[in-house]
Amino acid sequence: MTRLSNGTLPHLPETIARPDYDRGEVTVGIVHLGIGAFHRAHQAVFTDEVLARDPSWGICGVSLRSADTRDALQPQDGLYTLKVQDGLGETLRIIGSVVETLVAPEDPQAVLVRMADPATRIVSLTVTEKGYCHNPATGALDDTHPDVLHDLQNPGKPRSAIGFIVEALALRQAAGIEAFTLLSCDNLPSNGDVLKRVVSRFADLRDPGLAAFVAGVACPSTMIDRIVPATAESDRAAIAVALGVEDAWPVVTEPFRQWVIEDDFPLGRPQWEAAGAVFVPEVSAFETMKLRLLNGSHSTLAYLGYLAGAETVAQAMALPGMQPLIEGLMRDEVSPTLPALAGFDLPAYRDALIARFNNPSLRHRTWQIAMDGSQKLPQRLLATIRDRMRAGASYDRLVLGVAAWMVYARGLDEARQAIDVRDPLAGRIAAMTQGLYDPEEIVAALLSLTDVFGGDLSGDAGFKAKLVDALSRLFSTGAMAEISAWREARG
Ligand code: CS2
Repeated sequence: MTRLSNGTLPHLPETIARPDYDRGEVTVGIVHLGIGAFHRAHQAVFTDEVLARDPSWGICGVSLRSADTRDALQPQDGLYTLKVQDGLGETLRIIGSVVETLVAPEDPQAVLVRMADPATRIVSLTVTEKGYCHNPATGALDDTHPDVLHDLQNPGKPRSAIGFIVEALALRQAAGIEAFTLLSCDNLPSNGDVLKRVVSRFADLRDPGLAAFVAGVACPSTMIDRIVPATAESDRAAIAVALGVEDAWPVVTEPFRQWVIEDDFPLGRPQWEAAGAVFVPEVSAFETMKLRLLNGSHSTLAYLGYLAGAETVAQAMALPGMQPLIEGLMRDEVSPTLPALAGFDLPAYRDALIARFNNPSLRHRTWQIAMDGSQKLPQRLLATIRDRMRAGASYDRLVLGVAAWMVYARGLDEARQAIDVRDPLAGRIAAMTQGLYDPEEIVAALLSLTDVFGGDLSGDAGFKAKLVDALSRLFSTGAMAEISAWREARG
């Protein structure tokens, strides 16, 4: 079948929206590290909508690991389909903002040349939590991380995003080119500050002569939001039928999208506000709200739902008791911990989240969200628990989410079948819990992970007792019974 490309674009059915600018005029202004589905359904779409105003903000998408995206997009001239769907219908649109794709392990030099080019004024990232090579509990660079050690020894051939950024900054400093703006788009609290911290520390370890230059780099924080499940084969097939040409790399998402950004771009930026992005002086209150309400609920849904046999988030939401559990978690346990946001309608935001989780047409797998729990738990559930403990308030639903993670991370489901656990700490967790069946011993073993729980929660007897209690119930009666216990709960 013919592929989607610049050549076939004019022949697509008229109902399918497409770039409203001349792609031939677009040049690279942004290098994006981590060109996965999320970036292509979020920042690349905002950029696509404003390229007609200034074509100098095209995106060079870099894969830090596999060649899949480049192999799929190159024959399509970087074009791909965005399918937006909810229970009411769907729309298709062709996105054209990605004009170059590079595979870092194949040619690190090409990536560095692009990053060091004066035309590159923004380097953005979606490399997931673990891509920051940091200690998730403290946010500091993990100096012992294998990628950090590798990149310090091989500066011209980095592996990690941090290694690429610092080497590119060194090249720019040497050539007398101003630093690009660094834009973290990952789900971390104050993501710009985290990025600045790890990049600065790495630069210090590498060459103290870089310190002043790196200190001057702008790292605005952002809150990004759109639910983007992994694309399924059935999506690809349906999209090919609708387009009349094959698209090997479409993305599927929901109608909702949100992007809140701190306006600190010394070398300029696209007019993303024209596509609905919101620029604010300080993003952290938005980020905390989103991480604790959306992502905290997501992780709870993922672990409990997976254990109860739900394959997708919508299926997990349909389990008897799950919706009241999640509503109560958001309303009674998370919301009281959130910083005030003047004029913001929190109950409406929570209702919208419930509707988004219930979106029947998104097949968002619980297994996908369950990935990398050790990197996600600190900002999604544990920070909230800390605040609740400080206030002397209850956190029964939050602790259930953490206990469900413990069952999941240990790697055995309720039928004693192995779970395919994807987590940088999976090996360590399996080793430390092997042969343990007593909830108290399992909790004690896992709480010793101070890079997840921090010294404070690791040693907190009250927290431990609650975890042991929740884990014992999950082991004895199972996740389904635990969830249905919240059926009648009202506050
Ligand atoms: C999800 C997020 O996979 C996950 O961990 O919680 O990717 C979530 O879908 C996005 O943050 C929504 O903006």
